Amino acid sequence: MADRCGRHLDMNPQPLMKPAPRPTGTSRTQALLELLRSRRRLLVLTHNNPDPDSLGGAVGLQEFALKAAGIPSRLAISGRIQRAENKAMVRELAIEMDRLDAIDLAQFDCVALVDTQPGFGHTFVPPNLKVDIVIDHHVCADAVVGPADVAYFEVRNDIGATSSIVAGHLLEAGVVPSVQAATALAYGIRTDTADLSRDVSDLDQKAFDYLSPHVDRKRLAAITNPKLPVVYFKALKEALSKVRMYDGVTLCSLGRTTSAEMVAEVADMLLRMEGVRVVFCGGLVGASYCVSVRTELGLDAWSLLQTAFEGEKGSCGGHGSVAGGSVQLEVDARALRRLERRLERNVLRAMGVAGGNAAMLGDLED
Ligand SMILES: [Mn+2]
Repeated sequence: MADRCGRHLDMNPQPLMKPAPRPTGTSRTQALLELLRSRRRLLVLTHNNPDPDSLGGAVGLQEFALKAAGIPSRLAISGRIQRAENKAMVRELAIEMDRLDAIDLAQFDCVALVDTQPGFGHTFVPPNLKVDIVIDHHVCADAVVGPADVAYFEVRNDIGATSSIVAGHLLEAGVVPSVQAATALAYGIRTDTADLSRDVSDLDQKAFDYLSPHVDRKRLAAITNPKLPVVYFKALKEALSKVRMYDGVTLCSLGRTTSAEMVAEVADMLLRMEGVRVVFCGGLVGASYCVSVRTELGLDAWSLLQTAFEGEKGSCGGHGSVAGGSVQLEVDARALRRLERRLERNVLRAMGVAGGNAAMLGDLED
């Protein structure tokens, strides 16, 4: 299981690895290309329950491997795709993937991890499987490999989406993206950067502009606004009744909920409320208490989450104003309430907000 989090308490953490002399986009693409050309078959892995940026990055890397390096690949996952938008993305773009436990690992001589890194709590890498490529933009104290450990290591915390990094390689290599890859990559960039409004770098913008002419807008619209199951609205109703607000800091613990995606979605939604600077949202899924943190620009979500997880058996990662993590919990109601109280206290202290009585949604004036 993952290590405990919470070793760096400053609000502006340093990157965990000292960057080597800065490679240019071209030399990075060249290095990735040379590595792939020396292999025969690529396996692409990502989070257990992939989100749009990880799916976009994975599909984009598969396209890069095939069109630029001439090698075939498969994408494999170990969890489930749960959020309605993500399911629609897989369906609309016909993204093919295998169950990780159903494939023969010996068929692959190259393994890539996209939008995550070995050691992260939400990522399963089979023991003894050698990872050759890591492409990601998260910071996480649980990272167990660095540039010296894998053949191609590209972790760039200043980029808003992994999909942008991958699209940058397609661009550098002169690959014209397929509609499928362009739409997946563009949707990945849109979700991780909140439509290019948060944590956006020049590369995110450049990648998005490059992909745009190749995006299937009809399919993109179908992905963005899928029909939602009734259970979604029930969970939402429950969540809204549990919102606790302190002077711009909003907390919401959903109790037992449907999925980590639901927690993330409620967090995204609550950040849109006027006057809210920080959202800290949690929910119990199986034996994991999943947390999503969203902050307005200029606040570091990951540092806040690390501080909140101080002393917990948890794992967390993030980039800019977005972070997520989980704490393993003995499932009983008292343990859950105690954890909720500890996290709330830590968050309020980190934000310099006095505790006392939280305002509930019903208490507020319009
Ligand atoms: Mn991402």
